[in-house]
Amino acid sequence: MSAVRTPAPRSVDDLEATFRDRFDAAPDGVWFAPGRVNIMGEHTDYNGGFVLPIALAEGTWVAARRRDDDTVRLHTDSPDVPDPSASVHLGELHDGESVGWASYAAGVGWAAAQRGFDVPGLDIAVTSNVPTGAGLSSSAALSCGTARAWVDLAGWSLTDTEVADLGRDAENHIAGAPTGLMDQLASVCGRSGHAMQIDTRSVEITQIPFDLSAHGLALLVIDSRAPHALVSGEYAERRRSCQEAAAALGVPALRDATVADLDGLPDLLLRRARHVITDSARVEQVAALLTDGSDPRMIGPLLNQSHLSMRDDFEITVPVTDLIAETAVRAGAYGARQTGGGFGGCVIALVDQDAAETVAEACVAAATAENFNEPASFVAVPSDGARRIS
Ligand code: GAF
Repeated sequence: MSAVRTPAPRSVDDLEATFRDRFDAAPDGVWFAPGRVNIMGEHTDYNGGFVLPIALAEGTWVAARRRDDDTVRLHTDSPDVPDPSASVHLGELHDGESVGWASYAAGVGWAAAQRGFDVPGLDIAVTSNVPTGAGLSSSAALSCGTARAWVDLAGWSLTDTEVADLGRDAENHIAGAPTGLMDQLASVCGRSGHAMQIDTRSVEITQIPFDLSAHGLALLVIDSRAPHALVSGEYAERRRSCQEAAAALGVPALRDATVADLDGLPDLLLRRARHVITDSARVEQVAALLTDGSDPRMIGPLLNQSHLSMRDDFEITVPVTDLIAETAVRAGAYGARQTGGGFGGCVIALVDQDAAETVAEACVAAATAENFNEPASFVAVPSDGARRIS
């Protein structure tokens, strides 16, 4: 069996049938929001820096129906969720009080209410082909798919950035994950065949053509199947260290500092800040290579540098993602790095299309030889952002 397997899309018919089964009525519509992989710029988004994600073809499907009260009833077919059905009254949601997985969806209603909108209840059934906890933004796919549905059904007029912001607020305030805005922007604003260079300070998005197949290349996503969790303390700790480093340097955010400014910082803060500053600079370097007609293979060394920076300076890689990144390069990848929040999850590797299978197989062999979970690989295809599909 091939070591590279595209996750099967979910059936809209099946989702609608599930919805009718659960809620005794047809949904008003079905929406889809993608997960993402980030090509470069990790933990730079909450420091005002640059990021370079693509939206994936994989994501979350949300069937929804407007209600005439303030109740949100939810159902998921995810096997990873202990309690797949939930019911929440919007008026009972409070900042800092999670309601489990439902927070990512119902929290969007809370966020809309904070902005003064009159928020109707919803019945929601969801299904997804983004693995949870793999660093591919399954949570942003859920919050942004729900946000798109809510905005359409309630008739609010919001920009894409404002829709993404609803998703982020759900994650930050109700789910308790102190994320930046990258994942939600990628999920809402993705464009087929493009990577997004996002200046997270101005929230300016530059869509950059990203057609690796035209160069005989592929972006292989290798899921270590070592789960990560953004609500665990490590992500928040990194965020605090960055704030501390910025405060020690007397700048509003690390975006405003250069590596030359870091001398004299305590070692830990120096390394954390150095990662953020250099990874943000690498986004600009990759974006330049992609726009000036260079061979995209030249991105490879920058991917490797980013992985080392995350391993040694930011300390967010884990032994299995280090092993996968090294193995991918040894097996022929031009470069490889862990992607996403870290502490597990996925590695991306830039490979010749006809080497994808060899690289994926080498990663399976290396990981299983060390008694890690068997990695699962697929090829990332830059795709469109959140939208209504029926
Ligand atoms: C997670 C967060 F949700 C993002 O905001 C970003 O900080 C990322 O980790 C690291 O780059 O995906």
